[in-house]
Amino acid sequence: MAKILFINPVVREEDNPRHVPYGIALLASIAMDEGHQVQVFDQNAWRVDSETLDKVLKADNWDVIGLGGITTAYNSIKSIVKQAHVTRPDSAIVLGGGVLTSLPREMMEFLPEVKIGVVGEAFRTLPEILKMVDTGEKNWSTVDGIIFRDGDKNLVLTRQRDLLDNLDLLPYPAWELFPLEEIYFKNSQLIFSEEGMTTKRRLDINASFGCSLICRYCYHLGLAGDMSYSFDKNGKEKVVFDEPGSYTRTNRFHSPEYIVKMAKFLQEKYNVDFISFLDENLMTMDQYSGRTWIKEICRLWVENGLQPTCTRDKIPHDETCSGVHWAGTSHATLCNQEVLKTMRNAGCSHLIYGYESFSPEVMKSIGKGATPETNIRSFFWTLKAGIRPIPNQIFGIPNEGFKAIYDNIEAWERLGIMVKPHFATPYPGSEWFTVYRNWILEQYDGSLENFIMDLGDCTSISAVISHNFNAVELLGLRELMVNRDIKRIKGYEKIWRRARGLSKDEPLTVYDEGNISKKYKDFFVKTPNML
Ligand code: B12
Ligand code: SF4
Repeated sequence: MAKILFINPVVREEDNPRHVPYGIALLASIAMDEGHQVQVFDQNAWRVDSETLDKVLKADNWDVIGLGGITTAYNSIKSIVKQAHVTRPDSAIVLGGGVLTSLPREMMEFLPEVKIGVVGEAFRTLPEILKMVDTGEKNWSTVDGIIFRDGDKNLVLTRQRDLLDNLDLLPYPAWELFPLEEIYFKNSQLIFSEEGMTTKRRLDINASFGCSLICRYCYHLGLAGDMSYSFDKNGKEKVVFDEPGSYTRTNRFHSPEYIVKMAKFLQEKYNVDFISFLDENLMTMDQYSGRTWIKEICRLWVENGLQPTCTRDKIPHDETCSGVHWAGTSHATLCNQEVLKTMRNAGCSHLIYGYESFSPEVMKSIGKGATPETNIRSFFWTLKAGIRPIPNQIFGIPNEGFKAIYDNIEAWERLGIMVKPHFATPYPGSEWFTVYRNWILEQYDGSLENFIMDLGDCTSISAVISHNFNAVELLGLRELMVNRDIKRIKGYEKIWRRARGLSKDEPLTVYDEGNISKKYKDFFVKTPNML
């Protein structure tokens, strides 16, 4: 059987490692079930130097070295791939995950050391690769869902891999291969709620794939029916995601029985006191299920004794509480008071909301299906249910102008919340990336790789896609917004209008229905260094 070493690259270097990489843990489990010899090195958890990594690479004759992760793990992936190729030239390097899926051809070109790229879902693709390695077969074009180099070093994209129909066929992730006691349980805390902050043993579950909405900045990793294959102008097959006017989805979820059984298993085997649901959006999935899914999960959670004693007995949470608290993601328009109450009763402690903006014009443009009113309504409903709402905001959305800034500050005041918005970031795979690709490249002297290497948290600026503000303005305005310094923002608005020749009665955005207004285009042509 094949001998595979999975390496989990470093992600969010500035923070402690907090999440067992769910995809890799699942793939490791599947590979073991198929009889392969599996080892994991969690570089994100251990963060060792290159000499130590070399020892890991030399520890065995790996047939396959498998890596994967999100796009922001690219820097770490690149350095590990280069080192692995030098240290273990005979091992086949296989790369998968969101980083490869969003840009398969480009990634294979940036990383010539990678032998096979796995595009999209790998649950069936990786076992097929391992089987080929095991039997010594080389006809890679028979494996769906990969990209590889043929004898002439041309990249070949094989047929698109179908998504797994029944998620309940998946084994549980191989948590036992990761440093739970040494690293992950020590970093269990999540600062979003009291129960999240006091948890001592947290693990994550991904209960569904997909989301029916079409937020322009979102990327579903090719796991949500969001990916299709088409041809570029040279007749070469390429992978495409959400594009203006063209959206596809396949939503899938585990049965409530499977989810609660897994949660029970985590409680019994690892004594977890908290579970974070990684799902893109629990509430949109509930809506997709016809409003049955969350209710049934909650019912079974209680029936199986997972309900925390503090919610059961309606007393404040403290260290004597037993049971399993949990958290996930919600949606402003799709939540309702009944479901929130049911969730709280089963132990839900916080819900993350992508409120993005409190400006009606901005909300209309982003494809979220929410409005400032539903944002505010959901915030109070969630609080009323006893769950902490965690609002996320984005600043620098293409059509966002001064009016949106004032709308946001006013809403923060009304809600009594402190917010530091993320910067709008066009991650590969998102519609923003597809629409603004050329503009993004201009900002990185034409180098896509440099842009990718610059991507991290959206707490810092990378490519600007605002039609109204440049990077300096975005940084400064955000600072003034956070400090609620309306006077200075209004002062700057006058300067901004003067520079663009806009009278005080003209609209506060120069972006109109997807077109950069002529006035603004001329302005940018004259002042390209503003970017
Ligand atoms: C956990 C998580 C994180 C973790 C890191 C996870 C990790 N270890 O890599 C943390 C909290 C650090 C994180 C951060 C961010 N994240 Co995040 N995160 C997730 C989340 C919630 C779960 C990921 C997951 O486990 N999915 C389930 C598993 C099964 O899927 P998977 O890992 O992709 O694995 C499958 C395939 O991709 C593939 N695969 C994966 N690895 C490998 C390896 C090999 C060898 C092979 C063959 C295949 C393969 O096979 C698997 C099975 O099909 C997803 C949402 C989601 N539900 O997917 C968002 C998501 C991945 N994150 C996202 C974003 C935008 C971010 C942030 C930028 C957010 C922010 N505002 O800061 C930051 C980046 C921070 C930084 N500085 O780098 C986006 C997409 C990012 C992207 N372009 O790749 C997602 C999709 C959320 C969304 N819908 O917008 N994130
Ligand atoms: S609601 Fe969330 S998961 Fe769904 S498309 Fe929007 S950002 Fe993505």
